[in-house]
Amino acid sequence: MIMSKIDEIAQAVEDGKLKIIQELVTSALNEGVDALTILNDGMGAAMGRVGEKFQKQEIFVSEMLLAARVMKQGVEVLKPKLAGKENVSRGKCIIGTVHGDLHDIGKNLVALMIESSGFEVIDLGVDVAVDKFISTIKENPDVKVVALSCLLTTTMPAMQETVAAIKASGLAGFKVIVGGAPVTKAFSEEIGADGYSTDAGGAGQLAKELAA
Ligand code: B1M
Repeated sequence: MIMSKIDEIAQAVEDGKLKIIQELVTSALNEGVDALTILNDGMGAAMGRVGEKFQKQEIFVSEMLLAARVMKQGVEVLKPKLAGKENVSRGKCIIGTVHGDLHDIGKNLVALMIESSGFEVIDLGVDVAVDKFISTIKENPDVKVVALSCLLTTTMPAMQETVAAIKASGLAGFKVIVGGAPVTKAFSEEIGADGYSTDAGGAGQLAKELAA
């Protein structure tokens, strides 16, 4: 059976083929395959299957980590195609994955899309303590958007705690947006976030709308 480029890319992510992923992605782009298709139907779909295999205990955390490294390498090649830079200055966005949570591929894509919407992004990384968000907001009083990501149901309370602490701090002049696989619109409303998006492209759009 002849594999399509997308299948090859997905297979490379699933199999942890770090050395060949950038070549495969470059070759797919050269053949005219759309960057978003490579991201979502290729690498993103593969990550979904990796997660399922982990859940069924068919693979270990180490293999899940390797797949993540492969996807990150692939995303590096896609970045210039995914993000055209809007030639405007919309202010600052502080972004991070909430405390207890180490997942950052989705958060990094959200940061990329928000940056390409015209924001200066301050990326605090993963496992970000509530105090770190608060102190960074204080250091950047001109911040327009604070973006929180979480990937685990067990870190949803950390997201709730972070939003509550930001709101209780009395700091103002910005909007708080949330997202990540287990996060729903209903949850975002329940915890008092100002906005929610299911994906990175939507988050870029949302940040623009809220900061306008
Ligand atoms: Co983890 N992991 N993981 N993992 N991992 C999941 C999330 C899981 C669903 C796998 C599974 O069991 N099916 C499961 C969570 C179950 C649950 O809570 N319901 C899980 C688990 C259990 C764990 C550990 C607990 C495993 C263990 O140690 N026993 C552990 C936790 C560590 C911790 O965080 N404390 C763990 C660890 C890891 C690795 C470190 C090995 C690695 C992460 C490496 C890294 O990120 N640098 C990893 C990976 C790779 C995954 C899966 C396979 C892939 C995640 C990913 O990158 N997806 C994942 C399974 C899955 O997602 N199906 C899984 C691709 C990415 C593009 O999508 O991050 O969803 P995503 O981002 C999307 C949207 O969610 C959204 O936009 C993005 C793209 O458009 N989005 C936002 C994200 N943030 C947003 C913010 C926004 C808006 C949209 O606004 C601000």
